[in-house]
Amino acid sequence: MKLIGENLNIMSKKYGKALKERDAKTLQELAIQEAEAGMDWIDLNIGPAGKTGEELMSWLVPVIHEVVDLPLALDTSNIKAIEAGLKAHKKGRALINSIMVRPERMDALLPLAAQYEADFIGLLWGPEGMPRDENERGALCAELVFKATGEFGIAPERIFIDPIQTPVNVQQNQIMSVLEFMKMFPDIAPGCLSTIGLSNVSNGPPEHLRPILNQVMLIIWKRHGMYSAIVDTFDKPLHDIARGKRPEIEALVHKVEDGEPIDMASLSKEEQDYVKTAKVILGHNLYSDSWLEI
Ligand code: THG
Repeated sequence: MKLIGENLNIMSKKYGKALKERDAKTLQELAIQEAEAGMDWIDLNIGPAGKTGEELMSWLVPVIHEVVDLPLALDTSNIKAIEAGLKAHKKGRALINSIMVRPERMDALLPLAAQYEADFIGLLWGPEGMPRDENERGALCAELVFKATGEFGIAPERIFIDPIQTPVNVQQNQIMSVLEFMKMFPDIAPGCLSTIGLSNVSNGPPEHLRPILNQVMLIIWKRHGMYSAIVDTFDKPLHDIARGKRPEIEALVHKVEDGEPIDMASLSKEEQDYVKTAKVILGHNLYSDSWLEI
């Protein structure tokens, strides 16, 4: 799987501050770490960024490209900031993050994707907000891909569909809906790619339990053909899974998904934790903050 590093974001205590203070050195150190960790893109998440967004993105893109050659994901709802980022992006293909399936967003951003020959993430968020099930996801996806390819001549392989990751502790059924969507995806949008904001799954649960939730979720998306994910640059075990270095853990999670019997007594504590976490993510067990102790 391809990986997009999430850590350069305005919500982060350290890097949010560095963004506000235009502290190039701190942000460049992070970018170098992201490249060394093997990220394929660096997400530049500046938030909505109001009036200063344009100036911030035009400053940030060359600052990051001064130290790394990776393509950058321009993560903001600010259209002017996206365009400023596209103008400043000289190394490889920029990735617009993201274009929602709303007329005003598509009309403003699809022409920019075409003009600057950028890749883009199509976020399956419609005029009425988050899709309720896999069929609404499918309809939003078809609408966006039809418009992007038909009206703007954008090639399918430039389009990354993001079916939206929700936290495990609020909407377990939404995860199942994304799973069902992923089964239909190759037929709905042939040739298109996919991505997901993985860390959202563990937004809310206790801090020390976030990595195992993220890892199990990644195993499941990987099995369902997810092309890429937006992830924590510093979660090395997660990268190992993405690169196929933990086949035994992947096989265990697949067993849970397939409803195969598992002899818990024969497993190590680590293996048992992966099984329990998979059962919670897949809705076999209800979420509680103490799911590993049960
Ligand atoms: N889809 C797309 N883009 C996205 C998201 C998505 N961009 C933003 C977000 N979701 C993905 N990025 C993050 C970045 C950080 C965290 C989660 C998702 C995160 N940070 C820690 C926290 O908030 O506790 C730590 C913050 C810090 O660095 O201090 O969880 O879904 N297309």
